[in-house]
Amino acid sequence: MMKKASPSPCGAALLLVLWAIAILSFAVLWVADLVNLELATKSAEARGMAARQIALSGVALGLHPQVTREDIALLNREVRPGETMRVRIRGEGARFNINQLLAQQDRIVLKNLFVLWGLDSDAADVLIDRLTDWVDDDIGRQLNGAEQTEYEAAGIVGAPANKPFRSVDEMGRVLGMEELAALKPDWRDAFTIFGDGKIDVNEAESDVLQTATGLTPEMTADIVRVRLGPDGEEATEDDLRFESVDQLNGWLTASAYPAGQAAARLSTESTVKRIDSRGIVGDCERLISVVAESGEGGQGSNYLLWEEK
Ligand SMILES: [Ca+2]
Ligand SMILES: [Ca+2]
Repeated sequence: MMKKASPSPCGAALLLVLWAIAILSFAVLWVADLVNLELATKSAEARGMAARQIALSGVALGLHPQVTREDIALLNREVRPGETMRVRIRGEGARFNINQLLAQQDRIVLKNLFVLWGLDSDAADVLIDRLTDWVDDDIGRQLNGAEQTEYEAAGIVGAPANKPFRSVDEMGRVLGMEELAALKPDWRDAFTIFGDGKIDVNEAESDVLQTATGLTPEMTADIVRVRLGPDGEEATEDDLRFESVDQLNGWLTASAYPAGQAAARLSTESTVKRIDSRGIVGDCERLISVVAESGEGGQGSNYLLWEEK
């Protein structure tokens, strides 16, 4: 009688060993992946920390009283291979102080700026009324403004603040600002809540300069061209600085504003400066923005704003 073949114990053991090896291999690969991921995360963290350190050094450099925006080689350089510092020093007078504009009811400047950015004239008037209502007490209600009733109707509680803006971001909470933001996403760059409220003709971008002076875009471009010097680049040795607002008189006689009004808004230096310091390590970038004013007698700096991104 033939005996029925039974599975060989050796074959079964071999199969088991092969399975064990396969499972083990998968496990090893899985652990290796996990370790790689952790290493990658850690080195991204380390890169971020190194980038922040570089940005911090840049802030210290930018605040140093003897360092100026023309020190390009010092402020923009490779610290170590693959590690870069980029520091930009600007006078805060490049921006409109929104609280001062509203307190002085300098509507013409705000209106021209909003219209220049693409808002129609009526919408600009409404937005200025709403900005005014945000900062004033509720007694002097604006014609097209928005006080608590209008904000509540829009489902917004706790608005308006009825006091001066505490940040430029807060302006974004005013009803209608979203319409302006759609036309001019970087509207924040034209505003500040710091400084003496004068526009620094050595610092302002052309849209701010144009609306502060009431000059044509061509004339404003002329002023910027003179400022940049023959190389046409900002913050280089050939830059020309206006030492007095009188040096702009030739242009200002053509201002669309009443005589003297434009000059009264201008200055040739900023009491407050803004430092944007970037540390870049590989694909990691950290930006620290600081607004500071010099302490008494040039001693130290008073920080007005410290933002990190
Ligand atoms: Ca109000
Ligand atoms: Ca230049």
